[in-house]
Amino acid sequence: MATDVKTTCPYCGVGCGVIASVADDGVVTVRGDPEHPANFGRLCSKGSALAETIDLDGRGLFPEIGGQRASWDAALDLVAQKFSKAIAEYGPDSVAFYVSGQLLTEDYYIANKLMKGFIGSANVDTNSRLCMSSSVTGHRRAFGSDTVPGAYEDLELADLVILTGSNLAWCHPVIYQRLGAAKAARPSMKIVVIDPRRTMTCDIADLHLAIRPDGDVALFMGLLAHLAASSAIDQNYIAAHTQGFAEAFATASALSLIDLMERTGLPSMQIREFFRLFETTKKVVTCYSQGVNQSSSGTDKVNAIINCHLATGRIGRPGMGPFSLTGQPNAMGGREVGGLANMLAAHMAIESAEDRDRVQRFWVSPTIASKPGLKAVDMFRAVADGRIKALWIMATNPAVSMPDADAVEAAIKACPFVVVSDILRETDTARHAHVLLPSLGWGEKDGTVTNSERRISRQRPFLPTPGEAKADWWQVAEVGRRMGFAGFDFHSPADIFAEHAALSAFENDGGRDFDIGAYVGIDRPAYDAIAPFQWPRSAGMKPGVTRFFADGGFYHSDRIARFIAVQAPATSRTNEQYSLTLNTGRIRDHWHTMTRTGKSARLSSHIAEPFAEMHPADAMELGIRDADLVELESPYGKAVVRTLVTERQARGNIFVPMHWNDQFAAKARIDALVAPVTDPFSGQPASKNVAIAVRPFKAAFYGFAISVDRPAVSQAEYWALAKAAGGWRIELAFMDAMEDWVGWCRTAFGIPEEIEPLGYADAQSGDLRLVFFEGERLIAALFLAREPVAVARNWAVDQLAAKHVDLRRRFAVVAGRPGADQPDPGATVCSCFSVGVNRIISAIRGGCHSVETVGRETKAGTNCGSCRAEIRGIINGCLAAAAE
Ligand SMILES: Nc1nc2c(c(=O)[nH]1)N[C@H]1C(S)=C(S)[C@@H](COP(=O)(O)OP(=O)(O)OC[C@H]3O[C@@H](n4cnc5c(=O)[nH]c(N)nc54)[C@H](O)[C@@H]3O)O[C@H]1N2
Ligand SMILES: Nc1nc2c(c(=O)[nH]1)N[C@H]1C(S)=C(S)[C@@H](COP(=O)(O)OP(=O)(O)OC[C@H]3O[C@@H](n4cnc5c(=O)[nH]c(N)nc54)[C@H](O)[C@@H]3O)O[C@H]1N2
Ligand code: SF4
Ligand SMILES: [Mo]
Repeated sequence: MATDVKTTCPYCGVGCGVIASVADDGVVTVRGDPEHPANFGRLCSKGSALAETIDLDGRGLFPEIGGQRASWDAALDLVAQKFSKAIAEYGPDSVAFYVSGQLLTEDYYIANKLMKGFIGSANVDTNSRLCMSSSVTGHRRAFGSDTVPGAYEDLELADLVILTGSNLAWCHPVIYQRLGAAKAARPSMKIVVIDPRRTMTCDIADLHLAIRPDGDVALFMGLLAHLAASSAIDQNYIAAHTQGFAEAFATASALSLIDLMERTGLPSMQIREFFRLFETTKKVVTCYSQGVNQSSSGTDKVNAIINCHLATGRIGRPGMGPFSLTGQPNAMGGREVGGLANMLAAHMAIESAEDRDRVQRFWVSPTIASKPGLKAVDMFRAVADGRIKALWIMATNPAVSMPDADAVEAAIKACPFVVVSDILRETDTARHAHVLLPSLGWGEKDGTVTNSERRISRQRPFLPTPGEAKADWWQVAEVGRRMGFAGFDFHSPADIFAEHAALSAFENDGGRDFDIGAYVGIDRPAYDAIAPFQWPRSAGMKPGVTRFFADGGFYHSDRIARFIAVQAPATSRTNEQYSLTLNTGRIRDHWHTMTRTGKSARLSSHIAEPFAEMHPADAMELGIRDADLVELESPYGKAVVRTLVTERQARGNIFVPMHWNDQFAAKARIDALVAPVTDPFSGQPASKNVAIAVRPFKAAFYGFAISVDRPAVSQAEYWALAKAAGGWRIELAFMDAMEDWVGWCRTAFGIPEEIEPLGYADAQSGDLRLVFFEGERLIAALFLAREPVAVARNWAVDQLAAKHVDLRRRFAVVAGRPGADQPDPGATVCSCFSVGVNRIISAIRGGCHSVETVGRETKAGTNCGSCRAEIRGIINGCLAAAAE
């Protein structure tokens, strides 16, 4: 009998319900929870592959001090002592916590409590600074509180859905599926995508506006001016519930259509079409994510959007409203507990003496931070210049994800005392820790998370604790106790949640949006049984769909919303030397710095290498062909990645994923190039508009290799590693020939001396093949050439798991080409069923001309559906090619 546990997916902010089944033999399978209101049973490719990422490979299993195993007592005492000492010598602002939207609410609550209420500094900031802080600031400016007004069902109820700066198909795939299904059922619904790139999300769009980077403020200013002159304006709502309309309108209407075209890079027809759609459609939802937030004008973008919804009164009603899509599973929970350096717990304001006093009385704490602390970029500057003496990093990997990442890594390395709590022993950040604390991961940890629509769900454990790993909340509470503070005597996350709920309701007469007073005094059994619910849920309130602001009731002291008179910013950062714009973001099947998705062969096979997407005309000008290696450079750093030439990319814009790091590639931490430029109001880095130069990276030799064991690649100027079924695959490039390639293979792949390679070397062409068999098993192979090598990669990877009994099959591996009896599947499109592009093409050639028929023939796209847009693209490409 398998045991089923209901929990929540630990990846994106959609917050899908997952049922984890543990069979008697311990094998775990996951499926979507049909009863969870976020996903109703659906999962995307990442959620579907969760069971492949929970092995203990690479996990930290016991505390370490200076790289040596230590007891919890020794490690925690040392942390408490070092923090106390720094505070005693240099004051409370000499220490800092850098935490994460991947902590559970209970972990987050304790970290914030310790820093703000007991240490007495507000130097607790989070990776949400890089993610949601422009939305937080925009919400607070407009609404007086950090409130997301709507619910997911609004996207289904709307007649117009605008997706700006959001690659929903890849980053919030289950919402994308819900939206796609709603549009299929009601084709009159219109979808507009605003993104410099033609992303997979455009697959369901009626209109794609390929906006110039950071053209959004101007576009929404233009929209406000247009609406004000139309019948869509809601004078009653404006008069009753807002102030500042006249000023916002005055600045907005100063932009002419020519200005708009110039700043947005859009043709007037498209601008007019977009304005007309918004004007004439009452039920409109504007969703936005990092193309809006991660900008030096991020907060203004948010307010420019909100202005349009306030002006039309289209907010907080079914099918209407601005909608910030949160990234991380608990970005929202972090905001609820005040995890940002400029917030206080339970949506209270650090600037307010009354709120500070209230929180301090509730906590019975010796002190309370009296001013905002350092925001992430400034925090690491303070680490670099020695102001921070002790730093605790929890559930985030800043050496990869912070802008100016090389400088951040150097700062961490130079900091006198660094504690890292992570689930892995070795990350680009953890390698510099003085004290490494092993944390419980997904499936082990226990608590709550809040998704983008304010829905609180439980993450429940279903796996045994690995080694001596401990929950993050426990680690912080123990350090708090050891620093001599009362108020950290918690026995379970239920105790913490009860306190968090009590604070939300404490002296809350409706003046604060965040109120979950219905859970005050909750006990362990009731906590364990919590069904997903949306806040607010004050004492006595029944669960149900909640929305804010349809009838005003904003959270400024006068209960009135504010229009913000935003100004259109300069958009380009390029100059003669750095003439291209770097845009960074995500791909479908990887999560952030790959510490978890990098473990899954299926997820790694969708895109196995870091890349730079560029427009064909830019590639031609630079003398770069598709699949060449390129070096990218900014004044801050360099990276080397593969080129993907595509017309989906706008001219002058280079897109590179944020995921690759030093564990998976030689030089692909893209944040090393990202300038530490931030939004002046939110402090959020501008990770999508960076001036760079691009040049070909010419190597003497290019290689592809496969190996059963994880290779230890050194002496290669370029390498990129990906997990494959039965082993690993590696792309390689070398500036010089090795004297002894066999020796290189032995070191890289750990091949014993007694195993001799099969293969050949052609001195004239430079081609080299070395294949190592141990009995019938292929254990490693290297394919090398003077040009990027033509090897059927996915077929080669499949050979790791195959038996190689006869010599003919062994020589097929040497040739790097499948025999006629073994078709090459090609690059993976559908990761759920491992269906490659070649199989899909052959199905199309066989007469399957729709996603459905391809699905019936190959199974591709029939599980999570994340690849359906790509399948449609392949069908269109094949049919177009056939028509030519
Ligand atoms: N597969 C996957 N899903 C994820 C994550 C992941 O790592 N992998 N991470 C999660 C997290 S934490 C987050 S924050 C979300 C992020 O989700 P998204 O914000 O949807 O993802 P990004 O790829 O960062 O950026 C979105 C789009 O903004 C566009 N963009 C760039 N500049 C501009 C601009 O000036 N204006 C406009 N309008 N658009 C612009 C980019 O081209 C990009 O397509 O995803 C979450 N989901
Ligand atoms: N250039 C560029 N940079 C970006 C972005 C971008 O679009 N472009 N996006 C930004 C955004 S939106 C985000 S959210 C950040 C994300 O960036 P990070 O937060 O740095 O990325 P993750 O890989 O999610 O890091 C999470 C870490 O926590 C560990 N971990 C996982 N579970 C647990 C747990 O339960 N407890 C503990 N203690 N550790 C755990 C993981 O192993 C991993 O090391 O990146 C930001 N950086
Ligand atoms: S959309 Fe995918 S990654 Fe996001 S919560 Fe759902 S299953 Fe997880
Ligand atoms: Mo994020």
